[in-house]
Formats: sequence, structure tokens, C-alpha cells
Amino acid sequence: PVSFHDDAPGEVGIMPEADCIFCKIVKGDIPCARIYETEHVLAFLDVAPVAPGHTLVIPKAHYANLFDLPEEEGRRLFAALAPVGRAIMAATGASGINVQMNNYESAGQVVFHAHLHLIPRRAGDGLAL
Ligand code: D5M
Repeated sequence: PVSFHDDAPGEVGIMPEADCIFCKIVKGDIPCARIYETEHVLAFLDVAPVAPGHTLVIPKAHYANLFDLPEEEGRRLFAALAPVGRAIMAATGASGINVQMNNYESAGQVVFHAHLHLIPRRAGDGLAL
């Protein structure tokens, strides 16, 4: 990511990557089904769900994957998981939920903006994750 200093003294921002689809979603240039949002974190429905309610939780700032993520951003992402997960379970009637993160291409990452998958589960749903 490219760091720059914005107007606020002492603040460091992360410039959105021009060709990153999740940065475009954060900016509102590409639509999404937004289900949760804070100053730093966004959650929206996955466009190719493996189960109804499959959701992605992302930092608004651009980091390629887990290993680029500053500790504070990781904390914010993790803090979003329980409220978002609870809401997804309530909305879908799921009885369980998987949290999955793919890092690097060989682990199945196709969008190189760090994101966590929240995947609602039901007993006997047959999903192999
Ligand atoms: O998964 C990347 C995930 O991102 C994959 O499940 C599809 C999803 N995706 C891709 N484009 C969009 C848009 N525009 N909206 C919502 N969801 C999207 P990975 O973990 O990188 O394999």
C-alpha cells in the first residue's frame, strides 16, 4: 500500500488502490449490499455466496492480506466479527458460522484487499470449506 499524510497532523492514511474492487466498494463507486459499517470497517454480502448470508468483512483501508494488516486494523476487524456474525445468524436462522480468510493466491485469495469470510452454517448443509 502507498502511505501518505493527509490534512490532519499526525494522521497517516492509506491511499485506495486504483484497480482494487474492494477499494471501489468502500468509495461507493461499485454497489454492494452493505450490512455493517464503522469508520474503519465495512461488511457486505459476498457476490458469489456459498451459503445465503455469506458476508465479507474488510478494513476500509487497503492492505493486501493478513500479513500487511497493522495490529490496530486487525483488532477493529476482529471486533466487528461478533456483532456482524450474530446479525447474520439471526437473519438467516443459521446454527453456526465459519470465519475464513484466504491469504495469497495459492490459498485461494482472488481479491487482494484483506477480507474475512463469514459463512453461515446449518447442520447437514454439506458445505466443504
Ligand atoms: O474471495 C473473494 C470474494 O470476493 C469471493 O467470494 C467473491 C467476492 N467478491 C468479488 N467481487 C465482489 C463484489 N463486487 N461484491 C461482493 N463480493 C465480491 P477470496 O477470499 O479472495 O477468494
